Amino acid sequence: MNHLVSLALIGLTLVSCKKEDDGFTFVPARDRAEEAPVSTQIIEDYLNTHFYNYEEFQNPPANFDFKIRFDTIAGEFADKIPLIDQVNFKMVPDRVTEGLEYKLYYLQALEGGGEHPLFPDVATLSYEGTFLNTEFTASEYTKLFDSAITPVSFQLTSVVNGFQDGVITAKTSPLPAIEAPDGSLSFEDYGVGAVFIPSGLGYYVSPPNGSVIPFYAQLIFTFQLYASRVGDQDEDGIPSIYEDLNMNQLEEDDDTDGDGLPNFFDSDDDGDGRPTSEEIIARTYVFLDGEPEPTWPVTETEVKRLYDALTMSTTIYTIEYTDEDNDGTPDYLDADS
Ligand SMILES: [Ca+2]
Ligand SMILES: [Ca+2]
Ligand SMILES: [Ca+2]
Ligand SMILES: [Ca+2]
Repeated sequence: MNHLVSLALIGLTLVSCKKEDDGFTFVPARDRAEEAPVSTQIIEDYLNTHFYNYEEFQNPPANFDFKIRFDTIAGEFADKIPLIDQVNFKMVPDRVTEGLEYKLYYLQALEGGGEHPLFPDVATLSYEGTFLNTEFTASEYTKLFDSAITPVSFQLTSVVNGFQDGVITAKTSPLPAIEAPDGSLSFEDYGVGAVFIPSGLGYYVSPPNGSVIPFYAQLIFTFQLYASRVGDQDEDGIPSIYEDLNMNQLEEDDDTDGDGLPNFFDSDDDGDGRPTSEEIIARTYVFLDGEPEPTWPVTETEVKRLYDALTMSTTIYTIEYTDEDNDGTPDYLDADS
């Protein structure tokens, strides 16, 4: 079971409930803007008092699994470098409260030789998810709630926002997977990282059903990022990265027809009854190594290219955005065309 598949929390009116003597009373969810600095403080406390196995990454022992492990700076580990001195951060918007931003800390243990996934892509990775237990005893400061030891693939649009924002800071392997006789996959030169997620970019008051995660929990994910491919969540032929029309790196807030389904998840973006897939023209071009690159008319946009090392060929996918009534708005975004 993967909790990560739970859709990211998008809701303004969510409430938690507490049992009273004779029934339930509803408690409004805490104000997100007030909760944000609390989350940051809890995460920074953790980063100040913990370190990771950086020495193993610097000088890998035999059979090292290249996984991040954290421990407390104390006793024999008193002189370790704290995480706070080794992480980076970026500012990330809350998806619910406009104008609210979080400092999202992330760690890059191994860069990876490939490419960064884009935020709406499909990533192949293994990971461990823990939450910070603020009612901790030393041994239970963090609690594991989810993991995948063998590679799994996720739509990055379907995981909690902080994990989506964190994974794209890493790079994939530059090479295809190596398949063992038993069918298991292995990868080389992949990215290894971690992300420290404030509750507002995690589950906030909507932890997955049946999970042990409390409300307002900060999460830590460590991960190995192996591969990624272009995401097209609504399968309309337009990669989701191009459905971010306002180009703010968020897929949730572009909804041309205002039907509540964002374009990346709407098979009829303009709501005119004609599916988007029938209002664009998708073409593919294939050429071999050494052959000149094909050219195409200016009305077509390249959306994806794949290289196949086996056949030594490149496949380029393009889309022509037709505009039948010539009003400057392409048909798939034009309700009257
Ligand atoms: Ca699409
Ligand atoms: Ca957007
Ligand atoms: Ca829509
Ligand atoms: Ca349409």
